[in-house]
Amino acid sequence: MKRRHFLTSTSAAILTAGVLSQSSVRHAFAQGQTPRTRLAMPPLLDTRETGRVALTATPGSTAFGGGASTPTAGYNQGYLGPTVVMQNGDLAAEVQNNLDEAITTHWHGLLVPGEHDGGPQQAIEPGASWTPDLTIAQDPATVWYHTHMHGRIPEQVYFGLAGVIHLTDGQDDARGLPSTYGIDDLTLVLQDRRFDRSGRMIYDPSMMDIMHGFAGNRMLINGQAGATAVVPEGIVRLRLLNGSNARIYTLFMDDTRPMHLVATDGGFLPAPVALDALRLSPGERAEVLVDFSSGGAPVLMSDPGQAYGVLQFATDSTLSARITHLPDQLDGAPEDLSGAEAVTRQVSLDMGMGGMMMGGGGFAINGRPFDMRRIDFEVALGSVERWQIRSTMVAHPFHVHGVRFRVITENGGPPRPENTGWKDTVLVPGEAEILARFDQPASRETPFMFHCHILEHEDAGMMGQFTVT
Ligand SMILES: [Cu+2]
Repeated sequence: MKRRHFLTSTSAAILTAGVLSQSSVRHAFAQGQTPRTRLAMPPLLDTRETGRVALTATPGSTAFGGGASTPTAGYNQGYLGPTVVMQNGDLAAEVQNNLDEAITTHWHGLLVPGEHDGGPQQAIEPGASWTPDLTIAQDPATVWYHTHMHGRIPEQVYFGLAGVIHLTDGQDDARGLPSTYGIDDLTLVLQDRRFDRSGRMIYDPSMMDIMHGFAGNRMLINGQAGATAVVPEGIVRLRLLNGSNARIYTLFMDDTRPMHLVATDGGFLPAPVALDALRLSPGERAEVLVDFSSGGAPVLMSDPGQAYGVLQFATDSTLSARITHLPDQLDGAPEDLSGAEAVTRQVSLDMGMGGMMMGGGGFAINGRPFDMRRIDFEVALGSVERWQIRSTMVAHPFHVHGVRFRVITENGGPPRPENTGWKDTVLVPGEAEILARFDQPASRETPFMFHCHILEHEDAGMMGQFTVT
């Protein structure tokens, strides 16, 4: 397809500037260089005992990979935020804003009412705080939090306002899944960022960058450049979050060892699914198991054909390999919602000349650019709806707040393996149909959003809002 080729070649051209290449990794190891810095996990913030979570948006200054310092922002630290461990039940949250601009904090993947969802209507002004009541009742999943401040979201996320949430039920031992944080259970926030020659991180989107989404020339994992993930010689769980503004990854291991998909955005699959490659678009999460029992130093790569390195691994035989075989079964049970739908809606993700003539750069949904004063859909609480989504110009990652959904078709056929579980974000290459049951309420004052998760597209108008009553 012509438009896909255009997108691919543009991405590849940008990438040649400095993302780790496969050959450079091999070269470094061939020369016996000492291992690079060990990849660190975000600090853990476990809410299970306290029932509270306090996040403070904080200014920072970060020297990525030893380069020049960049003014950044994070939650409770200078870039990104802690990994917040949550369980079902009541959680009292407080988000304090110590930045000099307004932010919001959206719980991407948590199923909570619109008034606690952290959308653009819930701005936290400088010096102010926001105290949503989170009543969590859903399956275990890896979800995340990030600012959703309309007009500022691409910059605010880019410079650090995001973090990961582990929603757990404490049953991973029974599932036979690795769960030792930072040892055999790694949280990996994948972000490409653009650096100038001094090593300073920059965000200066051109019109073309807005059209394609802003892409970087270097990979950061958990905010670190050039670090190596050290793992035991056993089964290791990778919780992958695409926290990039726009880049779509097609991940694979350079030595072709499979990745066994165990969870998607909204929870576990019924059983692991072996994948040679895993596609992950902005906003999506995937949990995979990788077998490191044979040792070695494989590289997690992206984009077969135009391959570049994402993360170097190294094995350490002194680390405890607690899990040594793959589980046969998991207890994920993605519900089949087909046939239950009451309403079918069309969602056209618009960009380009058609929308351009309407002003605002052409980014819109169903021909209308985002307007915080307009409710696009009114959904009945508890109902199931079928949404038929269509991408124009490029493949857009589509996210819906307040629900988890099933992907029914992709371009008329069955969904990719990555999209067979519970999802809240899905890449729509041409067309996709989803089914969702809307169980969380949202008022006109604090509606839910649906939008492209390429942050430049979303902020330019590819977003709508709906009530659930
Ligand atoms: Cu888009």
